[in-house]
Amino acid sequence: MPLARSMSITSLSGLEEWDEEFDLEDAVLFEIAWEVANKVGGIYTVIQTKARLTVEEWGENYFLVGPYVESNVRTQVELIEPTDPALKRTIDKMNSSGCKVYFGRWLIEGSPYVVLIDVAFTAWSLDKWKTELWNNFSIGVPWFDREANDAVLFGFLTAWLLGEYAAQCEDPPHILAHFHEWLAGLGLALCRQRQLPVATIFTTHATLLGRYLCAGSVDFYNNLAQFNVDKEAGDRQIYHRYCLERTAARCAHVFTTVSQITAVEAEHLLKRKPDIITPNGLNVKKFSAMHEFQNLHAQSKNRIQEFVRGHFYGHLDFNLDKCLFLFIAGRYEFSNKGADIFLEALARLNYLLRVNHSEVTVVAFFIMPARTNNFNVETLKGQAVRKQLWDTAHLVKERFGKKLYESLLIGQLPDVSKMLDKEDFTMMKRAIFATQRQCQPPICTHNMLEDSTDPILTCIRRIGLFNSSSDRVKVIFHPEFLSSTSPLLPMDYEEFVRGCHLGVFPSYYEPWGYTPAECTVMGIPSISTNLSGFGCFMEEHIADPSAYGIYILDRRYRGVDESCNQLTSYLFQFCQQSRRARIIQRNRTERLSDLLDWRYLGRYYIAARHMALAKAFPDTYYYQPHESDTNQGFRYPRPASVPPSPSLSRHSSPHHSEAEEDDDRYDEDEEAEKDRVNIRQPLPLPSKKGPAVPY
Ligand code: G6P
Ligand code: 1S3
Repeated sequence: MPLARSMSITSLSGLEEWDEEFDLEDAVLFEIAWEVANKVGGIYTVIQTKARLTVEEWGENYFLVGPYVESNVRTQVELIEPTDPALKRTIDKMNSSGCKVYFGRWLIEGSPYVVLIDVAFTAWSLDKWKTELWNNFSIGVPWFDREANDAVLFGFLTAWLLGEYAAQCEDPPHILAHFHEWLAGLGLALCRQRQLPVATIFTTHATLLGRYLCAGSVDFYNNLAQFNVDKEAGDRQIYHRYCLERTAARCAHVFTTVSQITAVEAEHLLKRKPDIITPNGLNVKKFSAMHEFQNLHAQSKNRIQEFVRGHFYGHLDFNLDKCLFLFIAGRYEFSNKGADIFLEALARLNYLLRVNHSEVTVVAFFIMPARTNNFNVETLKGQAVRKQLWDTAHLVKERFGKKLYESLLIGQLPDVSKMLDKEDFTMMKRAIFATQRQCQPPICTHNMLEDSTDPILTCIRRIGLFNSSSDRVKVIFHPEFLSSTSPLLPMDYEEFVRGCHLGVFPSYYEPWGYTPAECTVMGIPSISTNLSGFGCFMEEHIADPSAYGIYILDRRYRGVDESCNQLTSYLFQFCQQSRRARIIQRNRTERLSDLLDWRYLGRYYIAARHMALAKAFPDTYYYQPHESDTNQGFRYPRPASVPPSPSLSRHSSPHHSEAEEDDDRYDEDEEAEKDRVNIRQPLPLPSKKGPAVPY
């Protein structure tokens, strides 16, 4: 028995209430993506974090469809018998016709049902289906493109599943199928070509051509309207993929993308304007204690400091208490993700900190996976040396304590000169000798397979940031995603982000950008750009983003060198902030998290679904945009406690004392209260044309 599936999104810290009554009693939702229970990139995060809210809305009638990958299923999925009788008949029928389709619960928040299809098992149909694809759509997929072959198999199998399901239902429900990204798009095109009774949505999270063009040396955004798309796709040998993507976008009842900037890109490259923007949200964790996220920052920072102590052993000539941790993380696309200008800006920052005799040291982490053959010896040795120093200190402390205790037992104050004996000194000297090092602390934590051509390392060699003593900016390249089981830096990504001071994501191509959004909900300031979906979204909704710790770099109207100067100046300003200013800024950043919560942003997905149902089944559903759709002007106001001049908004006075720096709680609450009163205003509701984010 399905649950009542109309939902009410209630007010969250001042965000407007949105009651949506849309009778979904007879509707079933399938959400189809290659990244269902299969982590490849950002789409996994979209689906995984959104699941709880979608399950709340659709209950038993929500099914995610993805590929069967044994290693993922073993760790993330509980296989069970299909709950819906029609779906059980569908799966049984497919399995008796030479397919392998599994049903289970994905063990994430919301525990959604998943239908997982083993595409390799049906590879015997590939040639037949490719012929059909050619005959019906004139799309030819070359044999050597493995990913595209998977897309063909996955597409035909999902269309088979949906068609069979429609046939198996005695009283056909209204089927809604939401397809994500080109890899899943063929299923949508086949649903339309076979005229299945299915309402379809296609969401693109980036365009293929956009990603490829930006990775080259093309002035992308100023030439969007000029590209000869077929030729460009052909030149890059992705014409068949591009055709699959464009077909899905063109065939969908509703076409959506994640940001306004990608909507414009899609309009030019895929030749269809998205019907609605569906920005990406997150599952925001709220702590009962208001300052809990600040405590977590301090705890995680301590762990990063420990790592840094080991990494820089023998060269620890900087004050860790005045050390700021910056990081960039994500898919290793050197220029698309802005690693190129981040490095250049770090070199300029290094110069500025040196000439200004700053006491601040910056450690910049690059967390981007590349091909390696494990950790390098020097890096592992650093942690071993640190551990040895720690053990020695503890041993000496124990021996010292024992002598002290024995002296007190006989009623005597100890003779301090005899508390440490020769053996203690020998042990300590040996430990200190072990910290001698002939080389600089390493840049890279791993042995890179393509060391000489790696873009980050090549750039570091050119700009000369070699972690030398005189450098105020140190660089650590960790070419592997973080894991709490790592012998080197045993932290998971979330812990690591919490311990850093600033995330730096100066992307050139970034349809949305989860990394700065994740920073925001954890109360960590970040730098993004006005070419990223996230940056544009925040710029639109916040009057003074930098006061909230959301720095938005202009990469749209400035040249590379100018953007780089702007980034350098953001970094330098950040380095000049006092501890207290950083704490206040983190509080403000964290206050924006409601804006990025699926409980708020999920409404755009709801609107897209209603729109698709109304288009496909006009006799049953009617979609009406909300009255407040025209209310496009809302912005989070500038925090009340920020003085009018930006230069005064930061406490960077040289007279600022250490004691005052550590006074991190005193008037912070008063300041927070002022701001809170100010931001209790409603945000706009989704519009049929998409949220209020002008391009
Ligand atoms: C949090 C902790 C404070 C700590 C501060 C350090 O706010 O609650 O106890 O002093 O972090 O901030 P910083 O920006 O210097 O890492
Ligand atoms: C894409 O992943 P990417 O890092 O290749 O999809 C993400 C989820 O929508 C998005 O956040 C990101 O900008 C895109 O680029």
